[in-house]
Amino acid sequence: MKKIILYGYATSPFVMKVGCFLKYKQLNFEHVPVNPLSLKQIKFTGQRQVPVLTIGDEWRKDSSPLGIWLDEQFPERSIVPEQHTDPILKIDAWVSNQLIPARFRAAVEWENALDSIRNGWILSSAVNAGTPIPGWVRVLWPFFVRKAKFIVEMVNELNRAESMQDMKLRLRDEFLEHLGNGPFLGGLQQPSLADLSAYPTIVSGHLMGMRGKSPMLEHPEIIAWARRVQTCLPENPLLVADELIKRQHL
Ligand SMILES: N[C@@H](CCC(=O)N[C@@H](CS)C(=O)NCC(=O)O)C(=O)O
Repeated sequence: MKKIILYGYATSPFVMKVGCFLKYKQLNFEHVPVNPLSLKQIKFTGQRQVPVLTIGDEWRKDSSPLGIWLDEQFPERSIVPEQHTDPILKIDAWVSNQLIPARFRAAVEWENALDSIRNGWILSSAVNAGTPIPGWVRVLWPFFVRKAKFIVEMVNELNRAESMQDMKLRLRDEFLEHLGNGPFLGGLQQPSLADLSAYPTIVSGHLMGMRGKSPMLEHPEIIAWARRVQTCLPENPLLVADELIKRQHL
């Protein structure tokens, strides 16, 4: 079988998505953490964005197309079954354009400064565990994240006039609409790329011991959905080492 390598920060929601695709499909792969200061591990691609996936000699980027590519190369345990492609990709686009930027918004617009700083340190420890970064960068990480160009640009695409709380409640309600009667997103009987995109975005902060209000994680139907997805993934569904998992599953 061709060797599969996933390059990227273990803390990036887009990288986590692809990690979950690979784990769900039960494919052996190597995760290569990327140093955010030098990007040396992805120099061979001539660009700056992660995730990057290589299958054999070929590399590609962009989490959603990577999921489709994986299904083409390894059709077993399909995550984009042909008869449901459109709704799956629509929900996945909602995850990429709404749910993930909303997580970044929480890192930019601090609702509780102490929690946000502490959360930033949890993230910098996870990055440091993969590719050592200087201590002062780790300490200032929560402040750097607020200014990172791609994060600011992504957050500015959201409607900042909507309060954080209203946004979270709206996203919870939209999620429930996408879930329909379940058991998986789009009302499907099996998890798809959409569930595997949403799952790490929704639960990774909880699993890593981060603080903050999440109306999603308080909703019984969403908790039940997360438990269903979890049963289809390994015990540690993330890309961080087991010792960085600080809380039980939901
Ligand atoms: N559309 C891309 C977005 C990926 C993305 O924004 N990655 C971030 C890390 S979370 C990144 O590498 N940003 C650095 C940059 O774009 O220069 C995907 O779905 O993979």
